[in-house]
Amino acid sequence: ETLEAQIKAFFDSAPPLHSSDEITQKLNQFIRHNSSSSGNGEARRIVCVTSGGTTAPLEQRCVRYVDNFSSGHRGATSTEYFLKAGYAVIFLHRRGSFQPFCRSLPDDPLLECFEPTNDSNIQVRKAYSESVKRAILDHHTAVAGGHLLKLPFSTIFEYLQMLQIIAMSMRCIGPRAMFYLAAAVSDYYVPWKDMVEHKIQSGSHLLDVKLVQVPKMLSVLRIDWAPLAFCISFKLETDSSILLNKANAALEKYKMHAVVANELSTRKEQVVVTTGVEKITVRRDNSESANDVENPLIKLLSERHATYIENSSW
Ligand code: PAZ
Repeated sequence: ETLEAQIKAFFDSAPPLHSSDEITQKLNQFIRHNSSSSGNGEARRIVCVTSGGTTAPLEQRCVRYVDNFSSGHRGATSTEYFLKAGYAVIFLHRRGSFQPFCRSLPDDPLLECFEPTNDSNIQVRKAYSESVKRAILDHHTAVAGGHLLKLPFSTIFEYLQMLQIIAMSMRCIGPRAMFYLAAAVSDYYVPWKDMVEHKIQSGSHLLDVKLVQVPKMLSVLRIDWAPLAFCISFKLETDSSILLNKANAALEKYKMHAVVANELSTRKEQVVVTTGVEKITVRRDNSESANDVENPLIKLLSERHATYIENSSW
């Protein structure tokens, strides 16, 4: 079976997105807003940051699913640094995963950061007042300026359909578009038409479900959906001895402009960016505890993207 046939089978079998018209409309408005040089200076570069793991449901009325590990920390943090670098960000994220500007808050921010006052009002606890203020102000600036669009997904079906809509909408900005694909995407799924409708009953020793390979959508994104965009994908491994080879293989196979290689246990400390000719190790600056590896990483990618735009004849 050809890749084209696999892709057609995937999209044909996928349950249609509930709100694809609304998503398209939001995207078009967002892209238009960030492409006009009137009012807010120059047209911005626009990056689509994908974040979190996709689920592969085992039942149509889904109770159980196969998941991919990703907390969404990389995507949320990168979004903050992209905004700081002057990008507009489409944040395509797993529902419930880490959100930009909330990383420094406790797990239950509403319950832990606030306290009742004597006159039964609510105030921010002193220990959190700076971080709450920063989070709200930075988030407000991004949203009020129209520079941050958040789109949630849960399943691999939603994710790939949304990624396609985003890529198609971004075609009109040519090389000013970037894809930063940090989401952990399922390699296997149960085609919708082969999936049972109701909750699978227990009782048998063996759970017999057939998972088929998700078609490799990266090359389609790169070649067909968004041929002029600057494309960065991620490679995660737990075995560091195969990591760089895998990253280089992905770079070639999918014709990415760069692949960011990371190992699970050290992913917040260092990553390696491969571009084919170069292999650049990017480390978190330990001198400040509040620093993130995404700080130097986004700086590097933003510079490379600027050069890419300059050199393009678009
Ligand atoms: O989301 P997180 O911060 O917990 O982890 C980030 C990551 C390891 C999922 C990401 O950096 C990555 O490598 N994404 C691609 C995963 C993959 O190879 O499918």
